[in-house]
Amino acid sequence: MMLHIIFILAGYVSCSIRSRLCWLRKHYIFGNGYVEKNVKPIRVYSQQTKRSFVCCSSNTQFNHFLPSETELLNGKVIYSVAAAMGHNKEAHPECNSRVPAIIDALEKMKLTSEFRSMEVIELEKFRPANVEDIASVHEGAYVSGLEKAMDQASEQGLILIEGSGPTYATSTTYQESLLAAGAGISLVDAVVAASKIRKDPPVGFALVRPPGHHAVPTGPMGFCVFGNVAIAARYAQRAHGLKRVFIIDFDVHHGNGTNDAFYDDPDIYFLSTHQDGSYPGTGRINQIGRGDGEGATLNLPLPGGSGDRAIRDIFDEVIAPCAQRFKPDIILVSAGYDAHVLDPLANLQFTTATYYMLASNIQQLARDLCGGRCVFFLEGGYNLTSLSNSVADSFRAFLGEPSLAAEFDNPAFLYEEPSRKVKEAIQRVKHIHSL
Ligand SMILES: *[C@@H]1O[C@H](CO)[C@@H](O)[C@H](O)[C@H]1NC(C)=O
Ligand SMILES: CC(=O)N[C@H]1CO[C@H](CO)[C@@H](O)[C@@H]1O
Ligand SMILES: [Zn+2]
Repeated sequence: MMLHIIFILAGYVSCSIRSRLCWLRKHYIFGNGYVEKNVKPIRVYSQQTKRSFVCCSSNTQFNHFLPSETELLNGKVIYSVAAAMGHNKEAHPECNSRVPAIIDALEKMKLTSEFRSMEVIELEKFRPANVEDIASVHEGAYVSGLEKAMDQASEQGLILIEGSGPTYATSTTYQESLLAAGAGISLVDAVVAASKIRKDPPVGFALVRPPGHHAVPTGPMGFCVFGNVAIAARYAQRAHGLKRVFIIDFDVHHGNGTNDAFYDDPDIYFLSTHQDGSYPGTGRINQIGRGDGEGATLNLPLPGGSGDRAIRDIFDEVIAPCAQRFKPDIILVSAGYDAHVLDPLANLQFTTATYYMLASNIQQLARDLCGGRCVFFLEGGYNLTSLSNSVADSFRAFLGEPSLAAEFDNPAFLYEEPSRKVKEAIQRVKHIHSL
């Protein structure tokens, strides 16, 4: 029951992203709100904006924070922000400056709703994920043990659930993780609503943390608390009758949590490219699903050094044909930016231009196959500069504007790709999946 109270009191959030001050206040309120009784709607005004407020409501089922019809008709990209400012640990790469760095870059390049009032929409209000959302992916012990785990987390700075890896935590981690999952769910609502009135709806982008793709059904893992993408996939099925969900995970690490959540499900296709041998070591090429879900999981581990050339070929030869054959109702993307050549956590050689290509091609794929319904979710990406430039160039792709990658990518950082090994891997995966 305590859990329900937490979910309810987490309440609704609306907060202009331009205001750091507002973030801090939001953090403060959310960090403490759940212990208070009789929480009333709270309005917080920041110095920069009068639109910012935080309010709490006991009705967590209500989720009609849709953009206006004009916005739905004109938008090209719609984003939501859950920066998790209270979820932070000194010197940890998954730090609370990641989302602000992205917002700063978007603002500098005039790519936010403030500068592009019609084309770029910020979904400012959304509800946090609720128990039903979490329980659609995560299992009993994790969900019912949250209360205990949360107490421990505040004391020890770690979430420990038996059978899954520990993840660092602060007193605000749970509320902020619920917001991250909710930010994605609400984008699914918005994109679906837009797809009912036009053929080329805006692409959704959840600028959220903590990330989600390592969180396994039984618990948190590898910087991830809840499976944001997996929860949105189940929500798309449940709330919108979008039965067939195609998930593309181009984070440099294997999305083992998403993999596990849908391993025997034929209706949710999980396709992951990742660096061979990187954390957590799962995602072998022969892990293809199980039972009814056999063939609906595709894992393609890439040799270290693989880059732009490799992933372009993979898009054409593997990702597109796979999606075409699957016939999805919606495409969700675990968008990790840690395969960038400058990322400190891995050794692939993606560039800003690579991420522009992926954004543009996936948007087109969604238009061709599923009424344009497509939502990106931020996963990894730990070099703040390459992360934010790559997300900004993805926005440009969604807007149909030319890439600015040439300004950011320095060919001097690149070395020769292991093209023979990449070709072999592509041939092998095509053979295994009869592509
Ligand atoms: C991050 O990328 C920038 C250039 O985009 C580079 O100058 C810097 O060294 C990189 N930082 C790390 C930690 O790799
Ligand atoms: C696909 C795979 O190997 N998944 C693993 C992910 O991590 C959990 C927790 O360690 C394992 O139980 C899964 O088998
Ligand atoms: Zn990653």
